[in-house]
Amino acid sequence: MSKRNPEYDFKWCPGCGDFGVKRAIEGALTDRSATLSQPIENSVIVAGIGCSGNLVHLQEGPQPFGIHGIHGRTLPIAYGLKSNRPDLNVLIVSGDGDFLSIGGEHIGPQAKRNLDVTVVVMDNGVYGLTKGQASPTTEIEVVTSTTPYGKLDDRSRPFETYLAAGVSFLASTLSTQVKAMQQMILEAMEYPGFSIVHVQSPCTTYNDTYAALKGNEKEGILPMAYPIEEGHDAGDIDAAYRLARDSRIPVGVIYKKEDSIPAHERLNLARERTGATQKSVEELFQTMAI
Ligand SMILES: Cc1ncc(C[n+]2csc(CCOP(=O)(O)OP(=O)(O)O)c2C)c(N)n1
Ligand code: SF4
Ligand SMILES: [Mg+2]
Repeated sequence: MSKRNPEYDFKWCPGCGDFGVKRAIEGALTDRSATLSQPIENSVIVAGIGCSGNLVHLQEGPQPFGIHGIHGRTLPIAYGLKSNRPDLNVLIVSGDGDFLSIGGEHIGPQAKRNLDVTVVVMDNGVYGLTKGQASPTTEIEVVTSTTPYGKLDDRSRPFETYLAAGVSFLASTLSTQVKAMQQMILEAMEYPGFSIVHVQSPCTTYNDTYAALKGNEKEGILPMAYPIEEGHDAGDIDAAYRLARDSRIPVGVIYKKEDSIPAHERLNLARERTGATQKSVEELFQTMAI
C-alpha cells in the first residue's frame, strides 16, 4: 500500500530491508530523470514475485512505469521490452529466490548478450513472501519449513555466479546505506550493459541478519559486511573474483568491465557491418516454407 496506490493491499513488516531499497530506487530514478531532462515514464520497473517484487507497487513520488510479471521471469520480460524499446531505462527488482533460484537460468544468456538493464537483487537469504522457506542464499544446516533436517545444499555464492555468467557491472551494498545505494544504482543505470546491484536486505520476520552484518566490536564479532578498499581496481576481473570469493561480504563496486558494448549496439553494429536488413514476418515465414 502506498499513497499513490492505496488499493494494493500489501505491507512490508516493520524494519524490512526493502524499505531502504525502495527509497534508494525512488531517489535514483528521480535524479536520473532530472539530470537527463527525461520524463520518469522513460524508466520501467520490472518486478519479480516476492516481498521484494512488491516494491513496484509501493513507489512514492513520481511514478515510473511498472510491470509485475511472473516468478523468476524478470529477465525474459525485460529482454522483450528492450528488444523493441532500447531507449527505455529498464530496472529489474527481484529477490534472492526469484533471481537466483527459479530465475537463475536466465542470468547467463542475458549476461552474454549484455542486455542493457540494471537488476537490483534484494537478498534476505530466505523466501520471505511464502513465509520463510530456504532460498539459494540460506546458509547450510539452517532449519526452515522446507529444510526440517537443516539445509543440505551448500549456500550459493551470487557474486561468483554473476562474474562467471559474464555480468559486466557488479556492485554490492546494504539496505541501510540508502544514499550510497542510490549513487550505485545511478551508476549502474548509466552503465551501458548488464549491471547488477546486489543488496543485503534483511528479513526481520524470518531471517534477521542486521546484527551479523554490522558485527559487534565490543564482543570481538567481525561485521559480515566490510567496505571494499579504495585501491581496488574494478576493471580487473581477477581482483573482482578475489572479492567475490571472500567469505565475508565486500561492499562497493566489485566489477566494472571496460569497453562494454550492450546488446542493442551489437545488433546495430552487425547490421552496419553486414548490410543485412530486417526481414518482415511474412518473409521469415517464407524461409521456413517447405
Ligand atoms: C511459479 C511459481 N512458483 C512458486 C511461487 C511461490 N512463490 C512466490 S514468491 C516465492 C519466493 C520469493 O522469494 P524471494 O524471491 O527471495 O523474495 P522475498 O519474498 O524474499 O523478497 C515463491 C516460492 C510462485 N508465485 N510462482
Ligand atoms: S516477510 Fe521478511 S521480506 Fe517479507 S516484508 Fe516481512 S520482513 Fe520483509
Ligand atoms: Mg528472499
